[in-house]
Amino acid sequence: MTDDATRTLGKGSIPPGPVPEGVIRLYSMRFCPYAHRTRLVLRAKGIRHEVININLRNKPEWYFTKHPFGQIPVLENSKCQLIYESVIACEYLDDAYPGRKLYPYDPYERARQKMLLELFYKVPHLTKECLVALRCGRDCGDLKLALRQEFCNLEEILGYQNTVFFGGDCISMIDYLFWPWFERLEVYGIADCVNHTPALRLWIAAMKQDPTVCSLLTDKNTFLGFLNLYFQNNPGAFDYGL
Ligand code: GSH
Repeated sequence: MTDDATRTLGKGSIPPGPVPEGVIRLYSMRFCPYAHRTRLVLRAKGIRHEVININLRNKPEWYFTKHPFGQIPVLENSKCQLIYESVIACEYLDDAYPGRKLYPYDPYERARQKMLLELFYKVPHLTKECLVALRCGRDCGDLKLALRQEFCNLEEILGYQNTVFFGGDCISMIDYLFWPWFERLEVYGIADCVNHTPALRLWIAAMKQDPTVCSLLTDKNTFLGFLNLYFQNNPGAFDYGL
């Protein structure tokens, strides 16, 4: 296991060496929701890993050899194989490592989780748009309305299934794939978007009891400090609080 809270590497940094045998490397950034997905899966499965945080406003030149557009998250294993796109990276970890399986074995249940993920696709974009609008002093009423609608759809699914989690009565992959955006509702200033979705609020409460989720919760003041600097285009944002 590792300390995820390390300072970022930026332009001019020395490229990291090969990944040691028995370890997987994650290129990450402490406040990124997509990387958060991957960190949740690494933790939930107890996979030995190291984290290299990337300064996304001042990307190292070498980082483009890891991802064609310089995005995070990226996994790198000791065979120099690179895996990017958060959902693909999470599935890779679940398949490649032993221990608790986060996706169900049952093909239908697995397909169902992937269908739920498709239904979720508007949420990351809408939450980010709300955040940007609020931070820029723009009206975000319509965006919040659209986000509430997405949450109502998720509420209906939980109600129809009559389960605490999206995959059933135990936490599973789909919950970890959704979680990062819900953890951010409060710091983004849009927590009221779940006011009318009680089952979703119960799900949030249940998620906050999960040891993996708890171990990766970000302190709210640190998150707000990051956002303040990020919206000032300050490249120091990514190291806020370290
Ligand atoms: N679809 C990608 C995934 O699921 O991994 C999205 C990843 C993504 O947008 N990451 C952001 C990023 O790398 C950070 S939160 N931004 C830097 C950039 O796009 O240049």
